[in-house]
Formats: sequence, C-alpha cells, structure tokens
Amino acid sequence: MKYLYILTAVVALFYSSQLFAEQIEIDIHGMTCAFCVDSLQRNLGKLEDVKSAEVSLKLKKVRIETHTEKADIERIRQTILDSGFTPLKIIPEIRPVSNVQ
Ligand SMILES: [Cu+2]
Repeated sequence: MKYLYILTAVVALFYSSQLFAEQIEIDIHGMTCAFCVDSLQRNLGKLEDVKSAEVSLKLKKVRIETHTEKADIERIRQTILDSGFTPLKIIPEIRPVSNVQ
C-alpha cells in the first residue's frame, strides 16, 4: 500500500512538471553581433532547467522556456553575466503548457 502511495506521488510530480512550463523574458545589455547571440544561447542551453533559449539581437532579449515552474532564475542570471552580458529586466511568467503557442 505504501508503494502505491509513493507511485502516485511520483506520477503526480511527473505530470505537474509536464503541465507547467515557465517562460522567462530577460532584457540583455551588451550583445552586439551574431557571435554574442550564439555564445549566450549555447551557455543557457547547458543549464538543466532550460528547455529552450531564444536570443534576439534585434530586441536585445532572451526568451527562456524551462522544464518546470521552479527554475533557478539566479543561476540563469549568473550564466548571462558569465557570458559577458548584463541582464536588465527579468520577467518570469508561469503558464500551462497547453496555452504556450
Ligand atoms: Cu558579439
């Protein structure tokens, strides 16, 4: 019986991480060319929380989609700094996956 309870909890956890993704938009200062975009996108893509990172040089923004609603924003911020850019404004937004796109 205890096993069944744990199984249910695991399944619930799995579904909650599937149902919610967080989308974060960050204004970036310091990007000047396609190489900046490439390196930032690559570095953010290495983070395990990050499902996708879309960097726009034109808008000077990065849009990040994470696997769960509990992404480590501080780590994302630090990764941007380590890449040589300055994160200006971070706008997190939690939304159900079904409403994304
Ligand atoms: Cu550059």
